[in-house]
Amino acid sequence: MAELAGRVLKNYNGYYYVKVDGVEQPYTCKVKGKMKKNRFSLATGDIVNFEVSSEEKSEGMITTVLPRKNFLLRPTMANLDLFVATFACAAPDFSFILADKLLALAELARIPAILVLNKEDTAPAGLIAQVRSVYEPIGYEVFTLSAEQGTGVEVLRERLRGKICAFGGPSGVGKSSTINAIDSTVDLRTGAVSEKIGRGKHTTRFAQLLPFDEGYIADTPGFGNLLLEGLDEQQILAAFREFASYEQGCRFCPCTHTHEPVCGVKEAVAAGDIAQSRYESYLQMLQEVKDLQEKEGRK
Ligand SMILES: Nc1nc2c(ncn2[C@@H]2O[C@H](COP(=O)(O)OP(=O)(O)OP(=O)(O)O)[C@@H](O)[C@H]2O)c(=O)[nH]1
Ligand SMILES: [Mg+2]
Ligand SMILES: [Zn+2]
Repeated sequence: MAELAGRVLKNYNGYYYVKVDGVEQPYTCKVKGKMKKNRFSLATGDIVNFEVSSEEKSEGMITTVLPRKNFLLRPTMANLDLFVATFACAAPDFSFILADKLLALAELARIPAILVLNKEDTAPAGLIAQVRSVYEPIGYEVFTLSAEQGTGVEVLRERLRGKICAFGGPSGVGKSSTINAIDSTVDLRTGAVSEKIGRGKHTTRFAQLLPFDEGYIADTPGFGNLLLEGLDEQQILAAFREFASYEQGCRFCPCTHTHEPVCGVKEAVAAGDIAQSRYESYLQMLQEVKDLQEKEGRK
């Protein structure tokens, strides 16, 4: 039986769709019983070995998952070159805390991330400049566009070329719309945002990688809120990349940059060198992690 290697494009209806380089049609695969006996984890983006059970019907049985370059839990993806944290300028409104949470998860997974602001046609005055002023100085590229009107699409398309990238962000911000605008050969389903509450309706239901110019773009389901389950305070601190260079000013080591006197990070916030919104996100995330741990402890 021929054994091939390929990349998992999606997990849908109990089948893994596995793409082999140079073969147009993805193989629909199940997981071999032997692999099921041992606990296994299989995500969109994984590279797998599989036995071809029918060449005619493009079917196979997955035998092994190869070691991952990286792994992101939310959205669940393996082996990414770039994470595209996507938000809207309005409807739903931009949220600094959600942006910081999403960027933190990519940072902890060691996946380079960029920030995309869609719906620039509806941006409130000053918002784009404000977002840029928070994220660009700490090394996050910010791209703005309108998937609907076609502005900014070309620049983003160039940035994604040849990479394996995944779009992630709240429901309704226009992830699927943006991918449709970037690649005219795809036609992903998009859905209106609820007028009453300004939230998306979870139109995209599963993550899938779409071949794009030697690389792949992944569309993923939007989220409502992002829970920080399984993270500890140390990780939250490590996720704020700009804090490290001010820690030499902290009297205590380690310093949580909360209640401690003489703290380089707090001084940098007061001086405007660390964005107030980032520090507030840090405090909120720290509290969330503590609350979650307490809940766990009580169980
Ligand atoms: N004004 C405006 N509306 C847009 C733009 N891009 C997308 N939309 C609208 O935003 C809504 C949501 O778009 P989707 O692409 O379905 O959003 P999504 O992020 O994929 O949402 P989920 O799949 O639920 O996570 C749709 O009604 C789009 O028409 C834009 O640039 N400007
Ligand atoms: Mg979608
Ligand atoms: Zn400190």
